[in-house]
This record gives sequence, structure tokens and C-alpha cells, in this order.
Amino acid sequence: MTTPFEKPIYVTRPFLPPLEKFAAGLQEIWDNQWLTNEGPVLKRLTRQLSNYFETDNVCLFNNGTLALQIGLQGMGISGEVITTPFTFVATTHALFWNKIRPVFVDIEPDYYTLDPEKVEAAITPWTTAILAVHIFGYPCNVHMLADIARRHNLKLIYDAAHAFGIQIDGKSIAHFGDMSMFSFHATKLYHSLEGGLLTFQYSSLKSTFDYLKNFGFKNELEVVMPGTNAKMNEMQALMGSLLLKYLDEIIEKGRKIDALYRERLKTVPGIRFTSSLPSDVRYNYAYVPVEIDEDKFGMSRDALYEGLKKYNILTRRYFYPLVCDFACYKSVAVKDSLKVARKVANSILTLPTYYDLALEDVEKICDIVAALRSST
Ligand code: T4K
Repeated sequence: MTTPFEKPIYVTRPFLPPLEKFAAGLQEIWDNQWLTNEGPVLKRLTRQLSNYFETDNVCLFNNGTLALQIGLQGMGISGEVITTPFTFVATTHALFWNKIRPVFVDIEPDYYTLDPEKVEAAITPWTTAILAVHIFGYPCNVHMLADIARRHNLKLIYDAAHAFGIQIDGKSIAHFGDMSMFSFHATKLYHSLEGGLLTFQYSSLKSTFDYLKNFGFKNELEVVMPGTNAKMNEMQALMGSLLLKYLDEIIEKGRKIDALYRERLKTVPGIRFTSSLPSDVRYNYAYVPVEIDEDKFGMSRDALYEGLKKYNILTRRYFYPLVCDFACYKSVAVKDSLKVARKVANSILTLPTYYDLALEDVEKICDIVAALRSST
């Protein structure tokens, strides 16, 4: 039987550029003696991201959660917002911090994104927006959601925390909907230590977002709204600026890891990978989620998760429990049965994938998964 890994294999590890490159950037920051508050490195990253996304409508923040909170506030979203329970808690927290009521509806079974038919059925006179999540970077049904939003005069907002680098039909995913939030947290495919980005359709929002992340200051003497402090600092911006150069390499390594898992586990019954994405989607391979069918695999998802831990393989059950089942959201009335979301949350397991993960280690992980199954 295979021996456990000597060092833990985490679900993810941050990509780090060569230390000398970061050190050279630090020298620049030392020379500038400018650490935060719209410094030169932040301005450079803003320009780079504007080019990358082909829009001037970008605004950087110190993390994705505050970016989303500020985005919702700046757009004046209120009342009820239709959203998914199959996400990281921050999606829903951003609504609550804006005193918006989340209306949880089910996801579709193929890519775990909001089910447009359920969205339409959940619209009430109080609905002001749809907050959908490109979960694991799988694009939502952007065309159907856009159609629903247009017909019901709703704002369409995407939590694109996992979706950096993704394109639909040759166009960045940032160009769909009224606003998108990208997380640049250390665990993300592309990161800035911590960080967040809003991309948006209406340029008039830019100054609002800039005010809201900087205490509402318009100038030294004028505070035009009750803002908060959500500014990205220069060290974060430096990491972000450096990492852009490695993006294609990171995605290519993720593609190889994904392909290897699929190949090596395809003969193991009870493990379901998502189907290949439509040919017009360019994916980023940031996550490798699989569903474990207990009957066919012969072991529950949780038993496999615990079994892998004994081999020092620390998978995660993203995103379980559903957000609506967390204590702080139990009081939110949920009308939808959330049948698909519950099934997926109870069977999902995200396998390790990151730039430094050796392909031999992926093979070993697959061998251990297969061996655990045979041992049942
Ligand atoms: N919306 C969605 C859909 C999101 O997924 C997220 C964040 C947000 C909004 C909010 O964006 P941010 O405000 O975070 O920018 C992690 C991340 O902290 C979180 O950013 C992310 N989603 C979520 C999916 O994953 P945890 O609690 O699982 O993180 P943690 O500390 O357990 O890290 C996971 C693994 O990564 C560890 O087992 C080891 C490894 N790791 C982690 C860090 C931080 C490292 O090797 N080095 C590190 O520095 O939430």
C-alpha cells in the first residue's frame, strides 16, 4: 500500500514569483516611500488590469469581500436579491452588510451555477438584483440571466471570485452583467496576497467606488459619503503586478493537473467530474471539484475526505454546508427546495491543484483514492 505524503498536500497553495523579483519591487516601494493610499504601484496595477480587461471601469480593493460589499452599496442595491446558497459565505455576507435580504434559489446540476428558471420563479416586487456566482470559475448561464434581468428590470451582478482569466466567446467574463467582483486572495489562481477587483459597465460608478473605499473623501476638505477603508496597499499591488506575467503558465499547469485527474480516475466508479465546458469557454483550471456517489464509490464523501487526511492529503468540501444552513442564516426563509444544491453540497470534494503540485503527486493522489475505494 502507498505510504502517506511526508508533507501535507493542501487543496491549494499560493503561486509565488521568484523572490528576487518581489525584492526588486520592494526596493521600488522603499525608494518611493509610499505604502498605501493610491500609490504608484497601485496605479500601475490598475492600468495593467484596465488593459487586461479592456475597460477603464476597474477599481481595486484590499479584498474581494469588501469589494462586493462596496459594489452593492455603490449601485444602491436594496430589498431582496436572488442568489445561490452554493458559494463561499462572503457572497451572502456582502448582502447582509448592506441590509439586503438574500433569496436563495437552486443551482443547476452540471456546473453548480444559479438555475435561471428558479431565478425567474423567485422574483417578487421587492427584488432589485440577481447576485450569481461563477462557482469554481464555471460561467453562469450569462445569456439567460441577462435576459431575465432585462425583462424584469433587475441589476445583474456576478461574484466572479474564482473566475479570473476566463473568457466566453473570446470576451472576458468581466464583460457580462452590470458588475463583477474578482477575489485576489492568496488561495486564488491569480492573487495579490489579499485583494479584490470590481469591473463594471457604467463609468459613473467609478468615482462612487473610489470614494467608498477611501472614507468618502473627495478631496482634503470634502467627505461626500460615509465610506470605509478598503484600499489596496502597495505590497499587494506589487504581487498582483508581478503575477500577471505568470498567468498563462499557471493556467497551463492547472490544465495538465485537471487532465491527469480525469484520465487516472475515469475508471474509478462513483467519481463524477463536471463535463467538458462548451467550446466557447476558456477555463482557468483553478479548482478540481468531483462528486462522490456513495453507492457506487462504496464510501461516503466524508469518509473519503477523512481517509485522504490519513495520507496527508487535505482536500476540502467546498462548498459545504450550504450558506443557508450556517447558524447565522438559519432564520432566512427559504422557499426553494434547493434539491440540487443539497445533493451537490453533500457529495462535493475539491481535489488539490496548484502550480507547484507535481504531476507525480497527482498520480499518487489518484492511486490512493482508488486504493481507498478497493479497501471498502
Ligand atoms: N466569493 C467567493 C465565491 C469566494 O470564494 C470568496 C473567497 C469570496 C467571495 C471573498 O473573497 P476574499 O474576501 O477572500 O478576497 C479560502 C479563502 O480564504 C477565500 O478567499 C476563498 N473565497 C475560499 C474559497 O477559500 P478558506 O477558509 O478555505 O482558507 P484556508 O485558510 O483554509 O486556505 C485553504 C488552503 O490554502 C489551506 O488549507 C492551505 C492553503 N494556503 C492558504 C493560505 C491563506 C496556503 O498554502 N497558504 C496561504 O497563505 O477560505
